[in-house]
Amino acid sequence: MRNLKIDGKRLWDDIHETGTIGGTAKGGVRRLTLSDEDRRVRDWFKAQCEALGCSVTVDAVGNMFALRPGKNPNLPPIAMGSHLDTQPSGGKFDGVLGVLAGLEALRTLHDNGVETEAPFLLVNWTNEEGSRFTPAVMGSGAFAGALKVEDVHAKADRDGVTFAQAIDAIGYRGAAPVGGRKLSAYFELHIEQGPFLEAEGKTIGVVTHVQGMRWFNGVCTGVDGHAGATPMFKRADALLSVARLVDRIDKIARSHGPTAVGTIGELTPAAPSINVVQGEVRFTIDLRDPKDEVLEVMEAEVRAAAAEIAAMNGTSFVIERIWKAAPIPFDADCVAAVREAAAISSHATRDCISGASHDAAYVQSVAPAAMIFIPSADGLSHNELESSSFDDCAAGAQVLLDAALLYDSRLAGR
Ligand code: HGY
Ligand code: MN
Ligand code: MN
Repeated sequence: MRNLKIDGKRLWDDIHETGTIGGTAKGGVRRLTLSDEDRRVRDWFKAQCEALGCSVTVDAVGNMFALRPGKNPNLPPIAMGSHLDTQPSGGKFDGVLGVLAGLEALRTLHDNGVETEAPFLLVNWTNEEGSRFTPAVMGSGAFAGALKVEDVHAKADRDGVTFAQAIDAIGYRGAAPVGGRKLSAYFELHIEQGPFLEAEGKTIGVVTHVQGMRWFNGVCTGVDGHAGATPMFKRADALLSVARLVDRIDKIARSHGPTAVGTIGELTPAAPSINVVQGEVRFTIDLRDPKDEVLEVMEAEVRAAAAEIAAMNGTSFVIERIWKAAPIPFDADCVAAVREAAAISSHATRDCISGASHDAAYVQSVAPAAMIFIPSADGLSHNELESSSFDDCAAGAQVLLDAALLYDSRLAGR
């Protein structure tokens, strides 16, 4: 395998250039899926790939595929990718790093006139974050056949705008069919979004699994009341009930050991007012653990806690599960390629189970896949202060390129 070196400065400049598209005052990025900011960064991405001679296709849910031909057109491509959409108060690196590192890998091949055995494919997956339209990893989920295209198109955001309306508004409903596209392998570079690599002084995370996760929409119903005239004994306070459930979910997650997590990320009174006892509150629940059987127990405990709280407070809960993703182990050969690639650059590594969902998890259900992590400063992500270092971004991009080339040389029988 030739000793090809990525250009860390070019990658770093791209990260900061794209960070201005939807950039926030605090140095973060707000680039919701299918927003005008998303359109702008998609246009930028398409132009960069076409400048390299890649052909760019877009499928009916907006997934973007940049293809670089290889020697053997009969081989399914080796893919790299991630996502360009962000959380409402997200950072410059979540998802973006994986797409831009893949772009840097293609540029390095192009600059050195390297012809790979298999074609190489760079992917920008639509709506990985699942913040505007739930669930998360929507584009890769549709690609893997886990979500129906018509269901994706019908999803509506909080303002009632459907996915179909939003994607048409930015002109990214592509003509290509969704899924059914064979891949030889898929590699995704991503920031860890947690504290462990930094705490242990490791540069590269060799991601062996993505943990399981379950999302819920909840509604708690009580009785609207006058904050002044309604005695405490007479109340059916929905906000109090949800507040108690928040505390119980925290306790349930902590009771299942260091890997289980439970979060209420949205809590929306129907008619917020300083002097009204709230009669209806909508909320969301996010439960995760590497073991599905633990998630099963956690879900049952959350439902039991809600029933107990409702009985005590004279309120009622409806909790609907809207997403269930099983824990995913990555392909052993792809993980081995990541491990070997990290060794080429002599990086200290740590095996990781991803706490966050990633497009690679759905891709693994249709093609061999693996992921590479680099450290997140202070373990921060989904936070405007999210950051990773120049050296770690460059290290991750080098490992991404080397892992893909190692896999390519295997396919060539070298
Ligand atoms: O929720 C997640 O783990 C991802 O950031 N969408
Ligand atoms: Mn991400
Ligand atoms: Mn994210």
